[in-house]
Amino acid sequence: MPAATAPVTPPDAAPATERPLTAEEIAAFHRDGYVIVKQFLSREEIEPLRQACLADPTIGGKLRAVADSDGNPQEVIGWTEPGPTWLGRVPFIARMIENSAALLGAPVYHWHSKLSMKAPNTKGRWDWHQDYPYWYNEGALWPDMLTVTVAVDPVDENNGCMKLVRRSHLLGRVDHKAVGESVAFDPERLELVLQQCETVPMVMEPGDACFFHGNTLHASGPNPSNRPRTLLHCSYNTIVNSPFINEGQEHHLYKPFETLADAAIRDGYSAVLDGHGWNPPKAAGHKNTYGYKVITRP
Ligand SMILES: O=C(O)CCC(=O)C(=O)O
Repeated sequence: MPAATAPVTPPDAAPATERPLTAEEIAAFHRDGYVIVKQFLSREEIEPLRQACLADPTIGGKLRAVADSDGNPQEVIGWTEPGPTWLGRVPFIARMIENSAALLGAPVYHWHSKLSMKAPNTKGRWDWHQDYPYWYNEGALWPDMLTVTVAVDPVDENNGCMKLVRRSHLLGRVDHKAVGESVAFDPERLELVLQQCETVPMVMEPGDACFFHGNTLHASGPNPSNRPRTLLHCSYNTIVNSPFINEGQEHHLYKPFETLADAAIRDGYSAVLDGHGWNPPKAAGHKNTYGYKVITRP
């Protein structure tokens, strides 16, 4: 168990990150709609989360599933608030906050985070989508939003890694429609975009990260392998873009927060998963705010 001495800094002295993105990495994000940063978190830093997910792959039975377009369960669990756990800290470290601000060109705050888990031999997929169309419906006026996806397990094309479409952020927000059992990128336009743009598999080792824009088109396939596939997704919004819709969006509104030193995920946290504050899940059979059907794993 880590020591109880948290390297948490006071709000009037926001710490500088140990790993600022380079000018080349920032340029790649703007050009391609994403940038992959090897070992953004070190193997040692991500290992506690990897071990915790291996030891408790249903997250204490709290993991929920949403239906993909074929009705297969795709498992996920989310949170928003800071807390003393590893997961409650990681979205608030300077490495995440400062680099997201550098990419979006303005101060940012945490929108939400998720663990997206594909157990071995499971069929669940994430259909092709952009994130911003859902966030637009939640009252974010500008598309100045991004996600930092960190590989928890080794992820590749055999265990359902994400796929990104290079330069698709330049399309702007495209309508999302009912597709089978789910809601996804307009299928007619999808065909054309996939013909015209390059699809890039997001192959990553534990600790590697991909920063991608809210309008970058992405998806992921099933996991037919005998290995788990867990990704940590931390999403950010610019503070000036806090949603104009208040009702039902309380968890997405900007609230002042403390930026933590990068070392806050190395020591001083209470636990990795135990006692972590998750967002309350929707009951099975209901649709979540994105129009995804919440289902139970058979
Ligand atoms: O974890 C994945 O494969 C993708 C998740 C995703 O696209 C999302 O949560 O919006």
